[in-house]
Amino acid sequence: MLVPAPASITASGAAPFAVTPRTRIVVNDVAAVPVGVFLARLIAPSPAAAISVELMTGLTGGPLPEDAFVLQLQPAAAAGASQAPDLGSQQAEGYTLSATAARVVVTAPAPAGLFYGVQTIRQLMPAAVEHEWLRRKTLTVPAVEITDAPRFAWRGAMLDVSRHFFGVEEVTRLIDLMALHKLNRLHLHLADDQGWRIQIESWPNLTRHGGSTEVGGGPGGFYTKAQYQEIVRYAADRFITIIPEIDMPGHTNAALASYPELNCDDVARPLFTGIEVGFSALCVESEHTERFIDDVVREIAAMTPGPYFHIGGDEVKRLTPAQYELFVKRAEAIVRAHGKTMIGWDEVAAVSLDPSSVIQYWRPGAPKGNLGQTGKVIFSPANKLYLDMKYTPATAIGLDWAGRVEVRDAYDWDPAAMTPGVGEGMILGVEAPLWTETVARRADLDYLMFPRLAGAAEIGWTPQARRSWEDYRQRLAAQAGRWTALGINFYRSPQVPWAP
Ligand code: TNX
Repeated sequence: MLVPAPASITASGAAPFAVTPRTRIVVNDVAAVPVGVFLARLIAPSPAAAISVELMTGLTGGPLPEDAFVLQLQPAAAAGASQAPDLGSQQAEGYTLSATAARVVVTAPAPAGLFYGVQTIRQLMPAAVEHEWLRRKTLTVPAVEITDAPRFAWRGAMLDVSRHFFGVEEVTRLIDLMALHKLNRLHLHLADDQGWRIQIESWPNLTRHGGSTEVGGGPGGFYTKAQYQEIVRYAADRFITIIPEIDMPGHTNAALASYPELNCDDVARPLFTGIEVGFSALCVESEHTERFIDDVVREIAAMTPGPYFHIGGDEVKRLTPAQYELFVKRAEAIVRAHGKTMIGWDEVAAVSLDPSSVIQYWRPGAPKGNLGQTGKVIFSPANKLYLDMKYTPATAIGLDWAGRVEVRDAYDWDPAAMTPGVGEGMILGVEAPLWTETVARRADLDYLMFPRLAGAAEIGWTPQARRSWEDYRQRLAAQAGRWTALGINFYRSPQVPWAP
């Protein structure tokens, strides 16, 4: 059972494909080898019994091998693709999959599509595939025909590593779980009042002092440049783009505590370990601030291959509208000068932006300025997609300022029908943020993310017409064994008919 559901699937009822010691993995192009290796690692009975990936360049058109997984790149093979060489990103992520007793064939126009085809194979196999000890059981793939491509280009999660710090191991684990659900954007909230989490060589006190604590007074932490780059690479290998965010001009207490000159009165602020918001602001008119923003954006942009830089821009209560506008315009110009596309939380919609900039919608019902002005909106409405909202009054972890968000609330809505004037064509996609004021441990992170992150993934991937709550809750229930094998501490919502 697949989550997210594919655009189209038919099961033939014929005999399944079975993995045996004779099973081969064959690709038709060097560019497909890494995806083949991913599949090989997934199904190998043990690291020592690795399956090799064979490159057969003459594959297309000829007879396909038996007892094989075949991953083939075909330029115009996108699900429903035109012959246009310049595929849109959604089509480049599409694939077709054909499974019979003889072979499983994935065909895609680009490696990303092959990768998503492999994630589909993974979910078609029994949950045992997720666990090295259980893999000795026979792995099978049911006989199916699938044609698939995502609805939206942007299918994201956000992790707030400022309120509580999560190290490289936690982040790479999240990346693995995102890949399983065909998510392709990981937004890291790298700086806020409580902590600065990314090494900046030209302003070393940001991490030395500003990274030294977190909510509740714990030890905090930060990523060195090498660690950040390790995360970027790990994500890229799974077709996930990292979006760095430095939240400014508010949510900046950690920076204001580290450098007195960032404050208008030239006095460093004390470190902050509470959870109130809105009290901090950079001294926007000062030259120090401009140099600070330029240095920070430059250093982070230089180690971020993805095209985006998120400047925050939310919940600024200490500046006049004119000061806020001055900040946004400057920050936008700096981001563009360093070759990146600016993203801001929806408060930035009050300012007239460059047409390249992206607005992240989070406040349902709040005054939004011109949300659709650039035609590029990421949907993260707090009452649907905020993973830090409690499920019910009885669930212990989380906040509830945007309401309680049960699994059905998080799933059963359509981004294109939510905001008048912001229709399908203006929506880049969806992103589910996990703010971590109340989240300090992996178990709590898992509990708030699952199952709701899977719902966000399906909203982002599956055509609206193919989605229904009744069908979804059955497919969700079927994930329990897989998620358990992966060690995910998911919330057993009473809305989902989990197998006993
Ligand atoms: C609002 S969302 C915030 C965050 C908090 C979050 C808690 C946004 C752009 N700002 O600073 O962590 O609510 O749910």
